[in-house]
Amino acid sequence: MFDILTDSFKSAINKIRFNDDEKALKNALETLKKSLLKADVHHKVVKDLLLSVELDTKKTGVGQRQFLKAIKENLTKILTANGNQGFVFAPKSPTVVLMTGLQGSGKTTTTVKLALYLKTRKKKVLVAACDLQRLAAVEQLKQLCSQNEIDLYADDSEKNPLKIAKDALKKAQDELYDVLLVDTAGRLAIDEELMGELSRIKDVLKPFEQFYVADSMGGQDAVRSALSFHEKIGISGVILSKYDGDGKGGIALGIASQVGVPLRFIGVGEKVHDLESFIPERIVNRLMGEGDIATLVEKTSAVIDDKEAKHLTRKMQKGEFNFNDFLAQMESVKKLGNMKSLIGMIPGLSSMAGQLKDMDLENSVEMKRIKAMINSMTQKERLSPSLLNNARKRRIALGAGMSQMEVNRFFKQFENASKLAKRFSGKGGMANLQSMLQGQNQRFPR
Ligand SMILES: Nc1nc2c(ncn2[C@@H]2O[C@H](COP(=O)(O)OP(=O)(O)O)[C@@H](O)[C@H]2O)c(=O)[nH]1
Ligand SMILES: [Mg+2]
Repeated sequence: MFDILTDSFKSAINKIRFNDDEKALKNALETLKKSLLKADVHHKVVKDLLLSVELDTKKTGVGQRQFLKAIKENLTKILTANGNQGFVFAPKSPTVVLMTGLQGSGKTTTTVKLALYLKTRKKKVLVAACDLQRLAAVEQLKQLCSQNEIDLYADDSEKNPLKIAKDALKKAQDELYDVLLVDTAGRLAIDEELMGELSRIKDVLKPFEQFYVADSMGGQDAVRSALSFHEKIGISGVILSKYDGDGKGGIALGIASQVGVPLRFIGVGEKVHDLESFIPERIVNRLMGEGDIATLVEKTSAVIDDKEAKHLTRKMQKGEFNFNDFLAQMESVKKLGNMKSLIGMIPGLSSMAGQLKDMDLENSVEMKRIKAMINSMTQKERLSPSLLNNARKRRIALGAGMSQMEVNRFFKQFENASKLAKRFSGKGGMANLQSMLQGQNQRFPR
């Protein structure tokens, strides 16, 4: 996403790299205009944006830095609509959120992502299955919820989504849930009957928020749909799904400026952990091709807490990283989901993200084997890897059902990993990581 824009920002900025007169500025603005329009940004938004950028740049004197600053500030302004940011809780529990959008926009997936996001933050969340339009819809939600241990209210014998909404609300109130997320059927705003149903569900639930899930790949059409949803039933927040796809990027700007409703979250992948808070400054930074440390920090800290992270860093520095830590780290990385998207957020590494293959740690055979080996060790061995002599390795191989050669290979990898960990945790760690990723002779232990 946003690649087109990022490239054109770069080329626009390059236009005033060597010339800092007004003609250069005009050139740069023209480049920017073309690509914004190509990226499906509404022409009126483009016009306003460019005018502000031009004025701001002139005020401070034409130059690359000034131009960049003006673009950033004005983009941020556009992306910041008035209203709640992130997830906001109602004064009185449960916080009821109605999830709406077109069919296939990502409502169901996003509902589960949001439920998990809240669950990770220790909230008691109930999901209600109110999409009775498609046969498979309830089944999809059931599977996703059970895989992620999320409470679901569904009723296979009930045909009326209104009744399900009511019953789910009652359950959420009776059982003191913090949040009730209501998945609904996808519909077009022109479908009066379905919009009527949605309105009635809204009347029954009196939701604290109505989220509209918009497909990032949808372009101006998606902006128009969001607008008519907003006019007909009112929406209080937008979640952009499929932000990882190759949509053209105009939609974030379009929704914020044309619909005037704040963007809350973005979906960045198919997996349930692929959800990020929408923070305008961050998106602008990413849009302009800069790394995004803040997102990385937020994402990793949801998985490994700060105290734990500090503790591990100290251990690594002292070379005391053991098999239990190793196992825990692998589990954490698994929880982080797509590695590539995270690497893209580290300044300096973002350009390399494309070269790194997606690492599917979740389903890797290797991961399962490593677990089997560590499980065959005694606690003492796990804590002191240096104890492992040949006799012990033989016993572990037998226990894990592997050859001794395989076990030896793993130990070699572990040794390398802890050496690397020691290097990265010290001064210049990032530079070391970078040189390793560029080098062909060293590889991350898989
Ligand atoms: N790549 C990607 N795919 C997504 C994302 N969100 C949803 N999807 C996919 O979009 C498709 C439709 O999603 P679904 O939740 O069933 O849409 P619904 O009809 O609105 O409930 C599914 O294949 C999802 O896996 C996302 O953020 N990134
Ligand atoms: Mg659905």
